[in-house]
Amino acid sequence: STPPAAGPGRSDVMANLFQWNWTSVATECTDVLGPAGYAGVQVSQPADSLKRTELGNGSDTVLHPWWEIYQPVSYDLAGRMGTEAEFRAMVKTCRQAGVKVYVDAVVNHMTGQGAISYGGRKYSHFEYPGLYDAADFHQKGTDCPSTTGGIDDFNNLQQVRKCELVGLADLRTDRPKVQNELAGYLNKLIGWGVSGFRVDAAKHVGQADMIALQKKLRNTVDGSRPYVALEIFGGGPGYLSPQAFTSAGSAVLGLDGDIQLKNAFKSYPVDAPGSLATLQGFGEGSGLTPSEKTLSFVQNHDTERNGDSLNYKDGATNVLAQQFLLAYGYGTPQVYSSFAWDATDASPPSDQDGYITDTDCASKEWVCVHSDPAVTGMVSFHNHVGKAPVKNWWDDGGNLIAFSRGNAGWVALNNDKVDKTATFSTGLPAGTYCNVTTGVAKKGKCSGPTVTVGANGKAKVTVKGKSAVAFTKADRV
Ligand code: LAG
Ligand code: CA
Repeated sequence: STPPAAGPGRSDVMANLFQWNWTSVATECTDVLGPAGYAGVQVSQPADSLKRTELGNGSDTVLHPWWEIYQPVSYDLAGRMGTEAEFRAMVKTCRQAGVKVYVDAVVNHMTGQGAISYGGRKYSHFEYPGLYDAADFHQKGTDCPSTTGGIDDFNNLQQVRKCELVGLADLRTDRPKVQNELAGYLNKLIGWGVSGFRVDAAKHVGQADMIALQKKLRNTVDGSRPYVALEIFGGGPGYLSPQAFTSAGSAVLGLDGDIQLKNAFKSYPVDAPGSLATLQGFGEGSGLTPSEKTLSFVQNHDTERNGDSLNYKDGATNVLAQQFLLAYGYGTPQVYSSFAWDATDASPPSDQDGYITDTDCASKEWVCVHSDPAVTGMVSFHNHVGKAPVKNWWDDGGNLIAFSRGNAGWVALNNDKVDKTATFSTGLPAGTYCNVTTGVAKKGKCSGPTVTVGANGKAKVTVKGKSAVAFTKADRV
């Protein structure tokens, strides 16, 4: 099939619509993601998974926690988010809207609990009929050196690769049969138009098996190699570090970057304001993986719960951080939107059988950061400035910063609660510009406030508390 034409200025911004069902993703591609200039969407683990039938012990109060999907049972497209037909229709619709689809792929393990899947398959630990049996899994004693069979030491190379991650049956990913099953699954998705993957628990697969698996992948329908972003939590020594995996995939997830962003925007353990001035040189200069090798984000489904990152409960501070990431241009930026939660195990909004119901951005049950006009304005900014370097950096030593992207665009971000006024060098030619965080420039008119840049490239700007002002050359009115 012919690849869809890229939208105007579309580059690399991705939305991560965690646990949105397929029909909701499709609608969002057409109505929001395509028109806003998103180039891609990451969708959740789509393969058939554990369906719990009873509560565990003690503190376990949620029958269908979000994490059921991380326990695959087969590679049927029969999970909580919808059917194979709905998935395929979603990929088609998104591609028609100019939005490529990236899939969260679990290749390290199979389910560790339960007996029946959403797709209706019956199984037991190490026996997944028609797919895998005990010979396909690492075993305690012979392969895994820990006494429990689990990963007790996350700094031990053998344990990390060959023991069970939280009790999940650990695939022998070096076995040709296992690699062929995995490649068959991923190639099926690529054949339907999927453009790449976020590989879950890639640290626990290891570099060699990740590379071998990718060699078995076909080209995408656009004729390119699939984009493969590896999930490698930071903190591991040497060979277990994200840096040690940058050549084992297209990119690694920006899991250290989201910690730095949290610390800049909101200091911990106290809820202090941090300081944005610390972000000068954020990226490779602050110890992170190279920009072109990083899928960067303010949070994902793990870090929004484990305290590593900001999350939607941070409100305006969270939105401001998304704006910074899009403005600054480190990594392939991804904007995360999912459901609201109280308990960390909470289920996404679902019917009584656990199938996730349609997303409603207007309800309190969902949090749609990606469609906030303050964010979509910065998607447009990001697409227009391209790879232009950060220039004209300015900060007040605290929580007001500003910079340009070459002479293509300029932004100021204020993480203070009170409004701040200063005179900035924008790097842009004299003129009147539409602030894209509060308005849109159309036919020479701005739907919101404008900023005037003088003949010397300077502009006196008031940046409201917890907000940003931004414009590009294309936003001149
Ligand atoms: C990941 N990346 O490496 C995912 O991003 C992360 O969300 C996954 O954990 C993990 N690796 C496995 O894919 C999530 C939850 C865990 C949950 C697991 C499997 O954070 O809490 O474990 O998914 O569903 C659950 C229970 C455990 C139990 C395990 C196996 O919480 O107590 O041992 O299931 O039955
Ligand atoms: Ca493993």
